Amino acid sequence: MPEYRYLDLPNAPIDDADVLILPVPLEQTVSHKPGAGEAAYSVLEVSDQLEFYEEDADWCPTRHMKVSVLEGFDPEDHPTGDTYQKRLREHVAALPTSNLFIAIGGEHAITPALVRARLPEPGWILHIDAHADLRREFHGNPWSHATPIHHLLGDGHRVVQCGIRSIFEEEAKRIASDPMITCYRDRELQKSAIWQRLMEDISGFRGPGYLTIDMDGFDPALVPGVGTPQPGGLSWFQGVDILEALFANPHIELRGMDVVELARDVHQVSEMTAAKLIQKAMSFWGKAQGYDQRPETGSQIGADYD
Ligand SMILES: [Mn+2]
Repeated sequence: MPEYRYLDLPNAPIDDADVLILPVPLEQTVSHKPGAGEAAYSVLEVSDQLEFYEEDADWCPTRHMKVSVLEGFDPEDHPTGDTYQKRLREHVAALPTSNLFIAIGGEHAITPALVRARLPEPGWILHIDAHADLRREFHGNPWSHATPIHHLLGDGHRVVQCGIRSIFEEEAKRIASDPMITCYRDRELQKSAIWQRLMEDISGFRGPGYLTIDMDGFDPALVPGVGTPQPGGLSWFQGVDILEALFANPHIELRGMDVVELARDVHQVSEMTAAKLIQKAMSFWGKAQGYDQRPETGSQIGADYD
C-alpha cells in the first residue's frame, strides 16, 4: 500500500495532527455504479492539484495546521455487516480526538460506525445527499449504503438533510412524522425563504455533531462520479455556503465528517470537487478554532513547493 498524502504534503505524526484524514474504501453493497473503494484514494491523488491558499477564508490553512493521512481502513479478512461496523468503530474510537476528523469513503454504510466512534452521545447530524438513506434494510442488508440515517436516528441524533430528491414511500412517511428529521429537498432550496430556513436550522445547532456528505447530493453535472446519480441537486456554491454557515456557528463542536459514495469519473472533476470541499471544511474549521492566530508550524512549512 503506497503512502497517500493530502495536497501532496508530508504526513504529520498522528498525535501531532490538527487534521486526520482516514480513507475507508468500503465497497460491498454498491447497487449501481462501482468504484467507491478506489475513490477514497483518487480524492487524495487529485488533491495535489489544489493550491494551499484557500480563497473564501483568505488564508493558507496548512501554513498553521498539520495534516495526516492515515493508512486506509481495509482489513485483510474483509469483514461484513455487524463485524465490519464494530471493527471500524473500534478503529476510529482509538484515534486521537482533538483534531478535525475526515473520513473519505467508500460507501455511505461507513457512517454509523464513524458517528458511533466520534459522537457516542446524541447530537446533531448535517446530512447532504440525494437520498434520504432511511431504509431499515436494503436488499436484505441492514448495513447498506441506503440505511445509515436510519441507524443514526435510532441512536437519538437529530438529523437535518439537504439536497434530497430520491425518496422511498416509507421514507417520505417517516420524514413527515418524525420530529427528529428535517428534510430540505433540492428543488425547494431554490426558494430563498426555504434556503433561509435551512441556514437558520444550521445556525441553531448546539454542542457536538457530525457532518456527512454523500457526493450525490450535488448536481451530477458537477459530480457525475457517484454510485447512484440523480438529476437536480446542490450547486457547488450552495455546498460551500452550507459549510460556511455550519462553521460560522460558534456553538457547535464538530466531532467529525465524512465524504462518501464517489465512483470513478474519467474527468476527475468529481474527485477534485470532493478534495476541494475537504479543503474548504479544513479552512473554515481552522479559522473558527483560531488556527490562523497560531504559529506557522503547519504541514506546508518546510515542504518543497512553488
Ligand atoms: Mn445518496
